[in-house]
Amino acid sequence: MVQVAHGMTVVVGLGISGRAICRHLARNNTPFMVADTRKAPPGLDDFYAAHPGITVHCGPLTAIDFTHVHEVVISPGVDPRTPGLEGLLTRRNTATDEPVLIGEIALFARAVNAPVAAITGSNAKSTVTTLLGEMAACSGVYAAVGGNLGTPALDLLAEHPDADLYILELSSFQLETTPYLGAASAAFLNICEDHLDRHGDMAGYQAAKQRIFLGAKHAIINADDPLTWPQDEVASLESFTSAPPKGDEWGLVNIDGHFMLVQGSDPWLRADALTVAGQHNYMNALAALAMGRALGFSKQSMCEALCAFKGLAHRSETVANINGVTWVNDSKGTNVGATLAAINGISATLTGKLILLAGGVGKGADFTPLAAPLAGCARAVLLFGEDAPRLSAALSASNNVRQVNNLFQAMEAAWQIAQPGDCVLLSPACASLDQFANYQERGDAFRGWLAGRQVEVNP
Ligand code: UMA
Ligand code: ADP
Repeated sequence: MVQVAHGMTVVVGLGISGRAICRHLARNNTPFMVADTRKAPPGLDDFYAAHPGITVHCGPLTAIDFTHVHEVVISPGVDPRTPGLEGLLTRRNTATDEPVLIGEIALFARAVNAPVAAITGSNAKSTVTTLLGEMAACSGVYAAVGGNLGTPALDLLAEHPDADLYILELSSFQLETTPYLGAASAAFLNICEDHLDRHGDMAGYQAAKQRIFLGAKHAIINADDPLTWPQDEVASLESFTSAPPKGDEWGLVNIDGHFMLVQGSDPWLRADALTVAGQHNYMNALAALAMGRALGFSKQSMCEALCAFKGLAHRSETVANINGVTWVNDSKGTNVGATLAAINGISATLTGKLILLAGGVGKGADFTPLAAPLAGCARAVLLFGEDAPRLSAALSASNNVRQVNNLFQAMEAAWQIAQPGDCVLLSPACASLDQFANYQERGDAFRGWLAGRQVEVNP
């Protein structure tokens, strides 16, 4: 048994977040040791070089006696219900009454001295976080942007100690271990089935995400998605909707055939002035505008940033137009909600049909919500990866479905059947980890296959 010394902090996980936690503790002279459930976590030698003398336990956490531990700071990819941690789940620090088991964002919330804007949701976190960062830059506000996206939150504090604002994308994994956040503005954008293999059910997943509102001064929610609404009172609450707004809501109105982004009766921007398309992106723009205004950004700067924003790679990104067929990379479409948004956005503009490439690790989600929208617009659905059989079972009654072995076979089949006016859409509704290192590698493989066909691929 490994005994944790009296008053020692234990960091669980040696990934990106775990290393940021270790750097933070080292900067603050907090005594700590590290545990990783893997026998040989990647980058162990680099870790020892950066933190000489720090103890690292590799292997099951059941081999650790946590009796005398001060705090356990767990990485987001590690389930707090991992064997060995059960005794810590309800334990509280007797001096501070804070939970003993916490995550990186709990340390961040304790240390930060500037306002925090926090963004969560099943989809659009990265897009809204990036957009808000660009709005801040246009408004002349020094904002540090990161969290689940890009630089880990604790590294932001070290790299940008003088930031006026910290803008954080936060996942349910990070929020689950955050006892208090105190955001100046917190947004819960949307929710659909995702990460059920970790959270057990939708109630568990939603409860984790709702923690974004703990201590929030201002909240942005999705009026169309009641599961995003806070369960406890928040000082100031605003909402956005895809419909014409009620009262002071942020919403969309159709004026002479053009969508306008509005707040209450105030027009802000014509939707066709945005570079990104699709109703889901208009919703993202509304959420970012609402947050930006609450944070004091100027209207003109926010609208400039919105118009200049070209969207992020791997999110409904048009990669090539070949013989009248458009090839779209939405590899970040890792759940049903994202794939539905892509199908709805693209099918509204198509002269031909959609060919959907999907599959991978479904994380326990129900795929049946895809069946009807696809039946209305799809020429074929080509499935690959671990959950191809489950997808096929959900879709084949109403769609032309074929299972293949991998993404390249799906692309080859799509190449053969596509007609001018069609769109071949990679939006897998699944994580990539059965066949790729991550969603970026999957999207790059899609782009690479097209480049290999010697067609002109958009930069
Ligand atoms: N692992 C173990 N044992 C350990 C530690 C980790 O098996 O003791 C495994 C995990 O199960 C996981 C992998 O190692 O499969 C990485 O886990 P981690 O917690 O060490 O991850 P980090 O490298 O620290 O990256 C995390 C986020 N990853 C996860 O939440 C899985 C990154 O988000 C985030 O950018 C980073 O912290 C910095 O904040 C990525 C992600 O996929 C992009 N997030 C999920 C999502 O967006 O859906 C939540
Ligand atoms: P996240 O960081 O939450 O995963 P991203 O901005 O990376 O969010 O987008 C993830 C996926 O969700 C992409 O496929 C993107 O096209 C899609 N998406 C973007 N905005 C929305 C939205 N408002 N509703 C549903 N899906 C969306």
